[in-house]
Amino acid sequence: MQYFPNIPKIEYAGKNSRRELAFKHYDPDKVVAGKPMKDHLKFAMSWWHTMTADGTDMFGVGTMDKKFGGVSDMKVSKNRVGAAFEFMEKLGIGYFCFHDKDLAPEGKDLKTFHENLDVITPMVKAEMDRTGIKCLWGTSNVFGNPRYVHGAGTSCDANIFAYAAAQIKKAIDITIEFGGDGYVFWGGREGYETLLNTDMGFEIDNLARLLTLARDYGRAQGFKGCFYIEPKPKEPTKHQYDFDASTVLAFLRKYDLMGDFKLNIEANHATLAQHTFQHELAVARVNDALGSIDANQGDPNLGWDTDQFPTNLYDTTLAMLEVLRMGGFTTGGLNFDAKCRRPSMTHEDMFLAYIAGMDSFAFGLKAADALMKDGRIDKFVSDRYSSYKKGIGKKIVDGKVGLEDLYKYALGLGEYTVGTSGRQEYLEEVLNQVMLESD
Ligand code: XUL
Ligand code: CO
Repeated sequence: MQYFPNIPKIEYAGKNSRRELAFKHYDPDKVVAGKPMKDHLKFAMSWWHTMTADGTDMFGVGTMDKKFGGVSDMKVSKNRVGAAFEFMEKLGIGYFCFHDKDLAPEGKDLKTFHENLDVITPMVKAEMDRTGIKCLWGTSNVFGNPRYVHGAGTSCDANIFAYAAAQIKKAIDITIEFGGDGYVFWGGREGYETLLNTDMGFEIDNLARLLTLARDYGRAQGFKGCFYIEPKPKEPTKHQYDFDASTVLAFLRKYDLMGDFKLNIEANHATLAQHTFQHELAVARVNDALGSIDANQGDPNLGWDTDQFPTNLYDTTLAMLEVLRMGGFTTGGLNFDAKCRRPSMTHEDMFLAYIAGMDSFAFGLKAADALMKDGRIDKFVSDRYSSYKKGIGKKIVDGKVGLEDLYKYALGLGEYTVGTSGRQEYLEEVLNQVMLESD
């Protein structure tokens, strides 16, 4: 049974090609910066946006067919397995990411939900074995069901904490069964609307308790992958506890979780926090905590999480620069946490959207490699701090001077005000030049 009979296998056709269903930049086996593009980029399909989200928004019902011929809930879930693997095979995508709830219907209670999952997961596993497609990460949806109205780990109701723990246990079990490389915590409703009804300190302690329990359980079951937290500043709650990379790093350090957790940085979450995507990636990287990426983009004119396919080439270039600077992904990869716009409602649009996203990151990889080879930006940055390589600067770095020594030294400097230029405009021109020449 074919779910996308009119879509061929998507091939690389070269940058000047006008073929719609073809890659212009993503040439999977082409070696860039020492390894094939597909090994650098490690693209993943998001099960939720691709297989389940049908364009429903708060003003209207779905516009897209995500039932794939199924009528009952279970049949829909089964057909989605076939559709997902055909989709990934045709695009040459090597990984997928899932929430428990994406795979099977929740049914009337947790027991039914987990029975439904036990029917679907062997089907997914069989397709993984047939195709060689892997699981980048799993997660549980502990935010959608009305029981999570006050949060999951941060709920005021201990029974809800237990429900969340049970769902997470099962999702970890499935991730292990799939041989997944990662397990994500995105704090869906882990935040608050008003401090008038919230004990913030207690809620954050509880969140840490839940994550610690999950970590301990996963490790005891032999999970060797990485746990991730995915920062987001707001939406659905007014104030999310995992606001941004810096906030999450402080949390991980406070609760001694840095050994097992890294960050899953999402572009649109970065911009919601008024940061650039590159800023969030760099904060994670310089703290040795850049784990994986949710690849998408927001709309600068809209203040919410639009989860669009990433097509901004500056962003993909600077993101891949951070990935190359950290020496590439280990357990992580590029998960397209992105969905087609509601009017892009055909199955062909799904392929075109992934082609656009994959090509944009493939271009970004080539451009980032070219920037590193060009070397002007790296050299400028290195030279900018050259005063710390000798004399008083070296003494500061080596911890050889106290505040009084610096006091005496500074008095001896006399009048010293203007330093060297930051040359931002020149560097932006270099960036443009290298990007335009990189392919
Ligand atoms: C929500 C979001 C999620 C996580 C997984 O904004 O990004 O899809 O990636 O729960
Ligand atoms: Co995400």
